Amino acid sequence: MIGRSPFLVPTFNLSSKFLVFKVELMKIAPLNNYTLENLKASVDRPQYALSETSSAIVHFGAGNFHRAHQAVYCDTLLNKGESQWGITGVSLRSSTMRDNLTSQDYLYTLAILGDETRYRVIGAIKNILVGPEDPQAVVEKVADDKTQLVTTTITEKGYYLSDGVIDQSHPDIVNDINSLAIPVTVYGFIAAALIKRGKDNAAPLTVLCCDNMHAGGQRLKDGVNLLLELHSEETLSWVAKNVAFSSSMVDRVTPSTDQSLIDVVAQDAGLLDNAPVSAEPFTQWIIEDNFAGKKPPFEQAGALFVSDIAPFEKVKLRFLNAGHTMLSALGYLAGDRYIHEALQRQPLALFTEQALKRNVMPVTSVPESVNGEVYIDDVLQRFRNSRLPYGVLQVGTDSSQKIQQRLFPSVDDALSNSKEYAYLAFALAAWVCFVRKAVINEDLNDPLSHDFAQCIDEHVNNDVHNFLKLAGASKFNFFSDSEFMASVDDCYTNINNVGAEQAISEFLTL
Ligand code: CS2
Repeated sequence: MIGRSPFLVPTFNLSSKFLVFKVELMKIAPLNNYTLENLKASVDRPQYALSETSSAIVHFGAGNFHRAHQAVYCDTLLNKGESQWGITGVSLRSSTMRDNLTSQDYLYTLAILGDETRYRVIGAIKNILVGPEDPQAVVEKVADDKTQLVTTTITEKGYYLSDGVIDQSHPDIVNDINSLAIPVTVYGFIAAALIKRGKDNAAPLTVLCCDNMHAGGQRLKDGVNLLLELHSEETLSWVAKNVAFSSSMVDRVTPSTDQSLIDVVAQDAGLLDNAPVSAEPFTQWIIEDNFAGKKPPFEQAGALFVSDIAPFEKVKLRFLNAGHTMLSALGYLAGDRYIHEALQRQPLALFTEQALKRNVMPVTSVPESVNGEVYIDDVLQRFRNSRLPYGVLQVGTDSSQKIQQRLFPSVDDALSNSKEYAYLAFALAAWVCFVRKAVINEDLNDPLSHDFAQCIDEHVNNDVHNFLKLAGASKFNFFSDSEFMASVDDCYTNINNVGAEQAISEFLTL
């Protein structure tokens, strides 16, 4: 079959002083069902017949994180013969992932980059539907009696929260409030499908949040119920009996894919993959044991089911994600591109570690099985992985939504309990400086970018108040605590006067 067998053609660049071996990527055969057997022997691959698996899971948000995390757990189950736990992905906006993956039969390569490099081709995704192209296909797939589990990685902004509640004035939410004929939001798609499932009295279903969200399952439930109350009150009682809304804590650092990853994977794996994904070796998935439909045996793939998910969510958001957010702001201000580079600066590394250990840890209860100090040390060690460059601007994306979960609750707890908040005041000031600089440099990728740009003031000091308010701070106590806000202002002034790194050094010696 033409183009179905891999062939590498070495060429020699004679213009250079040395003969440079250059692999012509264009001549490497593409990855797909037929070429799979031609992968290099060192690459792990599906141990099951792709045609014999089905998808009892519908996943909203089939992006890189999902492909490096949940899809890998599913792939492991498929390897163990659990053939129904393949995935139908749903993209709520762009068709890019579907377009990249269709020609390769939804196969893709996971590059695990740690002390050593491992490659694994994942076959768990069976199909990707694009919501705006064919909304009914999405509704039907979720409504399908064979669908047992709906999962989400739609990022914070996919929940449309404003000051912690669903923003009913957002045009997407307004669309779904007006009619579910062509849903736009995750809530709309699930609600429309549940109406159908209820009418058909179909099998019970679990809706599981896999985002970095506190109580994500409850938020999904709130959004879906809001729409059901308006469009189909009679479905509510069926849902109460037959649908579980559950939360989970997900963890694996997964950068966005660039051309250099595509090139290196093609060379090392021997097949051209247009959409590989890289990740660190570490992976963790802790799932609230609250299922209505059939429960996939994810424990066989290394996940953990627990009855109380909240403490696990807290630890992840307040230590790992908060640490990321601090380093992203400080690293950006110091001129770094990647998180591991920010950590190479001694003051930044020390600041982040101390902020988490001195201000966050004392007000954050951790599950019995977790040692807070060890957890923080391990997280910072993972962030130091220079084999896996993770962009400060990737973490800075949507930071107005992230900071509400990652930092604000710890600040309130510190104010009311330990009274140790100096690091957190500095961290908020650094975030404000980050937003200002990124807006000015046109680097900010945030749903509120426009609003931040609008309220940038000649009076630099007004930014603290204005930016924090835009990010939802007014619903937290610290925002009206004049002593705390004065210390944020002081830190902000100093960062502006002497630069982030110097300001930290001064802060640390106080
Ligand atoms: C990061 C997370 O980009 C970000 O905001 O903090 O995506 C982080 O890498 C993951 O939560 C790790 O599990």
